[in-house]
Amino acid sequence: MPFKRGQSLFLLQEFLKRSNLNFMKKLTLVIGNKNYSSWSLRPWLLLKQAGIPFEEILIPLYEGDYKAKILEYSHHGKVPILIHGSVKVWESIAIAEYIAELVPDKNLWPQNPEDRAWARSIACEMHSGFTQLRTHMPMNLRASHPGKGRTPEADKDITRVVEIWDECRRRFKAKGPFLFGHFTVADAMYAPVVTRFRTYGVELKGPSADYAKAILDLPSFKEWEAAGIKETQYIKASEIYSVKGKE
Ligand SMILES: N[C@@H](CCC(=O)N[C@@H](CS)C(=O)NCC(=O)O)C(=O)O
Repeated sequence: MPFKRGQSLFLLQEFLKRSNLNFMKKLTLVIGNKNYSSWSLRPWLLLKQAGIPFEEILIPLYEGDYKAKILEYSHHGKVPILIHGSVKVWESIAIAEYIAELVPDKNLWPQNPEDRAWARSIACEMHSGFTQLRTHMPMNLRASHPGKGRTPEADKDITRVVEIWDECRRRFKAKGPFLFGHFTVADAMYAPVVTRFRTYGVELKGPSADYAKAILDLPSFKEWEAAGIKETQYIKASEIYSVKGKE
């Protein structure tokens, strides 16, 4: 049956929206220090894992006129910020949603609606929660502080994270090494926690240990880590267990 004019136009628009022509617009991700900025790591890793080319602008945080530099890109005043043509997206979870919509064929959310709902729930749980873990165990790729930060409240967060990872791995083990088998937004959201567990010596066993290793072994993660370790900036607020110069 031939398409009517309006219908064809709609189909063409849908095709353009979904097709690689989207990539003709430049994608830029504004991030903070790779050693410390856990929120920046999340969308950076997702873009890399999705194979989407992007330009990176790194603003060293908490020094000089860093705030003014961030404000040039977004009035929100925090990194990460994704810029795609005239579109600006801030808040890591919103950026992840945007990236997932850019490349629907990559299934950055699980395809099955039930699994997708679960993946979104745990990704949001990370985005809005685990405050004690984040407060007492700031991301710091260069550092090693085994045993530090283990307040009773941080331990509750750790127990919940491990419960999530174990449950995911139990259900999706056959499909691959990540939370839902293949790499999804949920993995990007939890990747900084994997590094925190290493920095603060949180012992993992069985499925959650395997999962942490899968994240740390990712070439894209290693690329971020190598750059982070080389950085020389020192952010006092993230160095709560260090004595500067004595590490
Ligand atoms: N809820 C935000 C958190 C963003 C955030 O706190 N970013 C930190 C760096 S990890 C930042 O920009 N800090 C600089 C500042 O607050 O001035 C997100 O998910 O993107």
